[in-house]
Amino acid sequence: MSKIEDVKVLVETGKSKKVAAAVQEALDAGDKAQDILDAMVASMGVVGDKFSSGEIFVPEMLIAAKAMSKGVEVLKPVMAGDGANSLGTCVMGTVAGDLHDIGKNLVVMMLESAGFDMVDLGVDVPADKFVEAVKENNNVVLVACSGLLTTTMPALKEAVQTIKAAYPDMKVIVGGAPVTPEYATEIGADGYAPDAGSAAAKAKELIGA
Ligand code: B1M
Repeated sequence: MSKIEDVKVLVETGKSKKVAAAVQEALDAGDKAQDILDAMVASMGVVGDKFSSGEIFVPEMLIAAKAMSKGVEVLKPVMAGDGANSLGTCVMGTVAGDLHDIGKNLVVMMLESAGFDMVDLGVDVPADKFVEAVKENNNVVLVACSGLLTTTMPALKEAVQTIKAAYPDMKVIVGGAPVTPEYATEIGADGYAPDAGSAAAKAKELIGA
């Protein structure tokens, strides 16, 4: 089995104590960080499908998520840029009612490596917390909101509209599995990206960098 295959299986089966070493072995064997990351994201897709079909339950999803996070920790220094030229501050969080943070953490990592100073508000972030964070931090040029559940898409809308009501010129980017470009436009966001890599490109475009 290739090293990447090992990583996939370990994430799918939630072997969090072994994932970091397997990711390191894959890197040492010459696998690209992006390919390892893609494999882990695919594993979470498998985990989601198993959850949908009733094969596994919430605890197994949680354990797999923990395993993936351990793997991402190893990739972080490899994928992060030097952040030498600051593009300004970006406030990011997963919206109210939503506890999913792996995708959000990947977007934070990619925006940081693109040159943004990141303020990560975590998960389950009420709309007014985004506004407070814009007020409390210097040189905020972008707010990024993540939502993973169809049931929290209204919270995404509330977040965008609350931010825009307080700061009409603030650029807001949204994303997450159920979000579409059409929905992003409908709720008044300035940008949408389907994944962490394109979020970094879109974020730079939005602020004219
Ligand atoms: Co949940 N969960 N979960 N879950 N979970 C999903 C999302 C689900 C699709 C699983 C399924 O049914 N197949 C489903 C949602 C269905 C729907 O709404 N349509 C679901 C459900 C139903 C639930 C619960 C309601 C289950 C329950 O309790 N009965 C519950 C809700 C809890 C809550 O949030 N209030 C729940 C709980 C959990 C855990 C806590 C157990 C755990 C999360 C742990 C954690 O995040 N720390 C969990 C997990 C792990 C998943 C799956 C399996 C994996 C999510 C993940 O990390 N994916 C997921 C199934 C799946 O995704 N296929 C599922 C990998 C990650 C890299 O991808 O987050 O999509 P993703 O991020 C991508 C893009 O979306 C994008 O970039 C990222 C990477 O490139 N992106 C952005 C994300 N944010 C962005 C922002 C941007 C731009 C791009 O700009 C700002």
